[in-house]
Amino acid sequence: VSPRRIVASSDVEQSYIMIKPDGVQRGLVGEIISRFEKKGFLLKGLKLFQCPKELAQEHYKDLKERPFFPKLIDYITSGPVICMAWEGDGVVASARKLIGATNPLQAEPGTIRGDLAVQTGRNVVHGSDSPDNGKREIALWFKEGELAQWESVQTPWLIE
Ligand code: IDP
Ligand code: MG
Repeated sequence: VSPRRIVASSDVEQSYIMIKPDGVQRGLVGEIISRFEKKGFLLKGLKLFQCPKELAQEHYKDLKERPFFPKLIDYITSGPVICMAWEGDGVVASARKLIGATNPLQAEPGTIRGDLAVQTGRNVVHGSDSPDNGKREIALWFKEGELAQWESVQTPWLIE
């Protein structure tokens, strides 16, 4: 069974989480990954990647009429990003909570954006906004074979 088939046929929820170029440049990669690890979700894919313009445009296609769209594409393609696939029941909504509000000044302390960022245009991390978009975005950012099929030894201590 190929990794792609596992994702496509899986009922398990997955979220596409991406550390944006500012998070990489500011040395926040370990800190941000650590928050998802400690929460107890399962990391299924991870890579450092320089995003081509076309991929950034496709990823953010719902925002293409917005005035900030060209700047958003420049931002996301301005340096390498960390692409991640995280798995677990409720991971999409939970990751959005861990990440915090889009505007870091409105994000609660304790959230990634609330603790680590000050501007919407430099908000360090992306998280899928629905399970369907989680699937769509993981298929967009990862190639076949890039996702691992594994279970953590922690799973029985996280899920009863
Ligand atoms: P989200 O990342 O919290 O889901 P979205 O509304 O989906 O927020 O916007 C996607 C990304 O576009 C944001 O994370 C941010 O990087 C950028 N963005 C959204 N609104 C603005 C804005 O008003 N000015 C500049 N950048 C924005
Ligand atoms: Mg969004």
